[in-house]
Amino acid sequence: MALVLGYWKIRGLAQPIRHLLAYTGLEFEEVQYDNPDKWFKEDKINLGIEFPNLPYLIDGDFKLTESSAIARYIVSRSGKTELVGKNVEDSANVASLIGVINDALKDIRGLYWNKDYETIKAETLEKARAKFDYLKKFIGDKDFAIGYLTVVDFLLAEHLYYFEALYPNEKANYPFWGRIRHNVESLPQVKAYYDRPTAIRGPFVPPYASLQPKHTSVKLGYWGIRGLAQIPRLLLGYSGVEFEDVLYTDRAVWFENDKKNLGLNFPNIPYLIDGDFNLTESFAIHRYIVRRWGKNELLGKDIKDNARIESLISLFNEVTGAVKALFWNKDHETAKAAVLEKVKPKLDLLEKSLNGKEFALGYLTLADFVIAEDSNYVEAVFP
Ligand SMILES: N[C@@H](CCC(=O)N[C@@H](CS)C(=O)NCC(=O)O)C(=O)O
Repeated sequence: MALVLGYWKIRGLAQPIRHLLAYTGLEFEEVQYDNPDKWFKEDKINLGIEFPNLPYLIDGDFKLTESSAIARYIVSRSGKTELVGKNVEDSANVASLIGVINDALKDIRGLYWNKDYETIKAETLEKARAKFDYLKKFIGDKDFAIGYLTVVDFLLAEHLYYFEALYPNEKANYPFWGRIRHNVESLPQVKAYYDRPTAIRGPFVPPYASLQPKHTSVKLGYWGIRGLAQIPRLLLGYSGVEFEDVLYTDRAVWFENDKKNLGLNFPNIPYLIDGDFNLTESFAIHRYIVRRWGKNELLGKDIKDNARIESLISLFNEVTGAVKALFWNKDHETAKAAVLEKVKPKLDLLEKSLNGKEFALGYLTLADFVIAEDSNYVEAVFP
């Protein structure tokens, strides 16, 4: 008989449990409450649950509440006991990490129900900061918190949405977190949960919460540097697109794992994943972002401006291509002069054409994003 998971029709405390159920392969159904009366006035009273609450899990005659107990029960019931640690020490570490994570996130999650969250969010983070730093040190470059997949990772994966909605700039300080969420969400069984017609994608919290985290199906993957990803990042930001900035700091995570497993048509980084669609080649990514998210003017107001933009970008790429090559050249000091001689006439032409203009075409276009970012390389070599 299928297990039954009951919870509000939101992600909330149930999402890591949904993912865990899907991962273990246990058959389960969901009761998703969107009518409080159905829960408070009917099922809470009539289901015969000893400590009635949401989420609950029903397994035949056995009824259980408390999300952490439910997660442990699912692990035992599925026989995949390595999910709570393969040995005594690992199980202890799993329990310890769950405590640390819950402590670190307790007050931060509380902000979602606080109208004044803006005024106290900085001090709330600083109070929890030491715990995030311990986690960062403990997890290091590992793919999963203790080195292999456990319930801790399901919890971390979900908690990141709450954290990043409040502290978008902090995510970069904790690369382990995005990596773990990515690894959890890339598990085929977790992905398969979203093939269910009843799968809950959002919201995270009830509509009356003060703040709503967002789920993003847009991911940009690249090394944890600016490189070829910076222009796509800037374009996504400018277009107001919520996206996950997947930052690879460990070569193996990309080469041994994601490059093989993400299902990219032409595996490379940067990649852009937009739901079922995936794309590589940074030039194609630039143009896709512009066309997909509606800021079409970035590619020119008409066909002629579009051609001017492409021409400018191409010319500028000839300059930066030669300059960027110096970064990989051991003899760059001696090679510099020849490169400058080659690119100087082109830079002079660009200077003449763009001189005094705020933007290359007089209004913001893709050419400005390219020039703004790639000028950094030219400036670094020829200050
Ligand atoms: N400690 C419990 C907390 C459960 C809880 O607070 N549930 C909230 C939703 S997140 C609820 O609406 N419960 C319904 C009720 O109180 O009957 C757990 O981890 O499961």
